[in-house]
Amino acid sequence: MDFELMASMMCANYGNLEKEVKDLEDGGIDSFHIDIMDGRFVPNFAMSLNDMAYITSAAKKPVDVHLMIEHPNNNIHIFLEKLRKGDTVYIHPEAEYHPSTTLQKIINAGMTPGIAINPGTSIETVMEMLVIVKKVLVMSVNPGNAGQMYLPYVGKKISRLLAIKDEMHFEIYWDGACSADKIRQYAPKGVKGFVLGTTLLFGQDASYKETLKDIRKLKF
Ligand code: S6P
Ligand code: MG
Repeated sequence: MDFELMASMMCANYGNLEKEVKDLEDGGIDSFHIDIMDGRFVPNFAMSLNDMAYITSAAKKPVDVHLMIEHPNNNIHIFLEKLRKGDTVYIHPEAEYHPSTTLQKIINAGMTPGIAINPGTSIETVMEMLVIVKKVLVMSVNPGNAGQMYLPYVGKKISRLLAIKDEMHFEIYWDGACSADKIRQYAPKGVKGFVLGTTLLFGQDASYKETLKDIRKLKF
């Protein structure tokens, strides 16, 4: 089955980021998920501009940048300048006055535009943006931290997005508390990719290569 696996880099070992990037690429990761936070839109500071720039320069695989910052339109050019064509940038519509203007900047810079949707945000409020974006990152935990519990009410929203994704031309990505069970359940339904953090990839006894191989071998 064809699905993508992304490494949530806020969970990586910052003592040796270069080795982390290399081991994940050797292990077969598809892209690097970069969680940028400002301590305002979410109550945490995870990664920042320089972390993103370093990983982008060290990685051969694409990066997908998850901006959890207020009003990204004010300074998104600083991020876009350090990315490569084809990398993905997700903004939160909840954090912006005119999210479609910000998405247009991402498109104009040659990056793939995406929106991230909080657990408490309904599809109705982002319907127009679903036409613009190529990717929708569904948050299955509240944004801000790794290692949280899956919020079961998000399942219904994913089912509704799955029903409209083909006619509106976007793909669905899962972010938060992603377990093997969730991949087994949602990959066959059409969820295109999964962000892997502490639940499945980091801090495990197995190497990244072994873990990623086991996930690819899941029986559906
Ligand atoms: C949360 C962030 C996520 C986490 C990821 C961690 O604000 O957007 O990308 O890093 O969910 O995974 P886990 O398995 O620890 O929940
Ligand atoms: Mg994220």
